[in-house]
Amino acid sequence: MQAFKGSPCAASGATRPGARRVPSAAGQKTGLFSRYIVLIMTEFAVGGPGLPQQRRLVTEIPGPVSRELMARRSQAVARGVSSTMPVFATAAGGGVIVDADGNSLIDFGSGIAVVSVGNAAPRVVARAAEQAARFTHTCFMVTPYEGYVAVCEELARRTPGDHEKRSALFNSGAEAVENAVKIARYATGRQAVVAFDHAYHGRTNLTMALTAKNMPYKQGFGPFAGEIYRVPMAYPLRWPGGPDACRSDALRVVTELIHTQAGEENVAAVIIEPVQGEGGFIVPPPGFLPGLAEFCARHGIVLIADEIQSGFCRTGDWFACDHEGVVPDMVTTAKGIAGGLPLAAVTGRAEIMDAVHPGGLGGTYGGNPVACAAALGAIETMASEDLAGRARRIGEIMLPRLRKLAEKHPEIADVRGRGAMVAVELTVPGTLEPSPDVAARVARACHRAGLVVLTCGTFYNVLRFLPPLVIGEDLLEEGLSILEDAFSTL
Ligand code: PLZ
Repeated sequence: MQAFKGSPCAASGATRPGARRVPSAAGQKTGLFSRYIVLIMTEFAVGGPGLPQQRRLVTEIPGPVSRELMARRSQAVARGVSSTMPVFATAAGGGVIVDADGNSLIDFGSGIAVVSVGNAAPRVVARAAEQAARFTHTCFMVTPYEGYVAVCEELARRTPGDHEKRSALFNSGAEAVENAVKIARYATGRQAVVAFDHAYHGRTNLTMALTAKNMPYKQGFGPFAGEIYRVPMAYPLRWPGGPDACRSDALRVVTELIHTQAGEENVAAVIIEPVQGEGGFIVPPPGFLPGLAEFCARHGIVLIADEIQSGFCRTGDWFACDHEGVVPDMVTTAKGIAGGLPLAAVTGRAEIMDAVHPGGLGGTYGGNPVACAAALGAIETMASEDLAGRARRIGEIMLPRLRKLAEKHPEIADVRGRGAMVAVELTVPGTLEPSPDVAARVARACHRAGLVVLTCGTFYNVLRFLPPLVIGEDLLEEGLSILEDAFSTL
């Protein structure tokens, strides 16, 4: 186990300006206690950016301790919950994850696009620890607290559009999507919801219905929620007729299908990931999202941008919609919002959000105070360290190297992405036939070499790269070299 002292994490916790002190005796105790927490963090912190930023393999992957834990896991954890790598984490920070055997792995996954600010990020840890020492829960629906309001204010400030907005906070991305649909139905008095091919919106009943892919998300879990209409995604590589046809035809095809199969006047919402995540990091051609937004506005349809994976600086702007100036009526966020603590949000036009009667929205834990404190720390980090700029820089480093790799390996049919949301799609050379086996082999080789990479895609044939936005450039380059080696041993 690594131990380090005087971490920036502890330092920022100790000196954070504006740390509130409640003037009562009980409050003073809380202040003392939070200072005590900071002291503990100074002495025992094992993660965060102070971790040595290097890949280091001291055992095979997985090592003996992880193998033992895997055996325990199989006797205690349900089989349906799977893990990409059979290694158990003990610490993480910056661009590395340290496992139970002492291996230090390069992280190109960020826990599925969550720790964009880095794991155990100093401001996240300090704010969450301070809040945890004050109170861990009152339930916002019973006695509210400022952190929740402050997160909603930040969401209003950061999400696309300068119209008046309201937010509601939840615990997971799926819950946010469920609520966005609830609110859109209520506000419009309509029932139909339009979702796209290759979409991923969650694992609850309604969000499974919105999700396109059967295995592993839906198989055997039906019946699903009704009134969902599916339309093709503007997927340049796989559009019949190719990328140029996609650019010119996709919007027409989608809007025609909505007209003929659902009827615009019945549609409460169109939900779309502006860059699709689990479905394969699919970036629609320019003009598609603005055209869709215009269509929705014309017909009184609520456009929901699911920015759960693409949001919070991941694509090189605060939100993926920002690249084309698209202003959705509602945005769902989660993942990157709180540096790893569970928090999600629906942010939307005030008149839509406020349509719902008091008491119509909520949940015991939604907007938990510790998660809100973490979110304020994460958002402050993104703003003050210009993580959107970091994401663009990551893309500038990754995309050219991946394009070069594609020249050498005809299995790579497409290199795509935005900012630090980047992927390669693998096919049988010269065809569109997916090569999931190649993706799995490359991923396994990377894992063995100490690089955490994830796969995705409707056909399991996409390797995706989502490094923490604070990753050092040396580690980023080293990770890319490991990937290149993995391809060369195919
Ligand atoms: N919308 C766009 O990416 C979560 C799923 C991992 P939750 N994606 C990771 C898995 O296999 O379960 C996601 C997303 C988009 C919604 C969600 C759902 O977010 O926080 O996992 O519920």
